[in-house]
Amino acid sequence: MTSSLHIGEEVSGALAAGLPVVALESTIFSGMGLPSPANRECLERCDAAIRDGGAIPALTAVIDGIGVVGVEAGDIDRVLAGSAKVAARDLPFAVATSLDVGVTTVSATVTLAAAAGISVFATGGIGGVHRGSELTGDISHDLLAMSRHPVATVSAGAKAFLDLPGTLEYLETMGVPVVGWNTDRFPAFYTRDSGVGVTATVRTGADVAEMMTAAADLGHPGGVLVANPIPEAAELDPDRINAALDAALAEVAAKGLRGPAVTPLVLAAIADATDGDSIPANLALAENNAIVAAEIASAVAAG
Ligand code: PSU
Ligand code: MN
Repeated sequence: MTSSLHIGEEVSGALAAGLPVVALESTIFSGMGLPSPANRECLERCDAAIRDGGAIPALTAVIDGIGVVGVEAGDIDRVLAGSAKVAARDLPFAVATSLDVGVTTVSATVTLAAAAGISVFATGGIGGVHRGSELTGDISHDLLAMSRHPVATVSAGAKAFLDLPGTLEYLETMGVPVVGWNTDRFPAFYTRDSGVGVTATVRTGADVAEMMTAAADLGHPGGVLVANPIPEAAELDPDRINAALDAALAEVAAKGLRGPAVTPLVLAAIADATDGDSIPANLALAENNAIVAAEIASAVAAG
């Protein structure tokens, strides 16, 4: 290990023993992903779901200038209160300048997970190709990062404020397999069907573990995106959520926002526009992703 990377005690013990481990990002659990106290509840539910599934959770963050995989209990409050969003390309600067607390996005998490030797990661939703990207150039580094590191990312698809067909095209260009978890539809975070299909369906953790092994055997780099729809009981009404998304996008446009500030503002605006109903949905889908990730990690560990 280097001074740039620290693996928490429980996680390093699990890795050494060959036990299943599931990485977690931290932006979703900070105020930039979910408001307090839902952020803490979300982390606790994801943590418990991973443990119930027989795996060890590994929350990632930058703490005191070190990329941490497996944030220790004493540092959790700092992560929940974190406000510096760290994508993969921000990691070198965060370490070099001893950033006190950085919350990791999907791209930073797949990078740190791969560095620690973890091959499964649960998130809420990934970043993607933004609507209007042909003018703004705004395409999340999440997509490229998934093509670089051999990590399976379990996500409830991506939010419909993105250009979802464009996001899937970009993943195809980058060579990232996108598989539906017991579905042939690409989910849109709060809703189970974005209207766009996926090319392959998986049914078990072993299916995904075998894909990862095959990719490694054949020299195909990068990971897999596992698209896991929100549970039916938690799904929001598509018309309502689409109206909220339009209002959120209008707010972003009116403020002239660009870059990494866009996603947190849209997330907060959606919570406002749905009178907070988006929050329990967000918690339910994150927990559901943690359950699936634990199943995949168990299959990976079983080899
Ligand atoms: N989408 C969500 N919730 C989130 C994010 C995305 O529904 O919390 C976060 C994730 O950490 C993701 C990041 O990796 O936003 C993408 O940010 P950007 O669009 O700036 O790449
Ligand atoms: Mn962006």
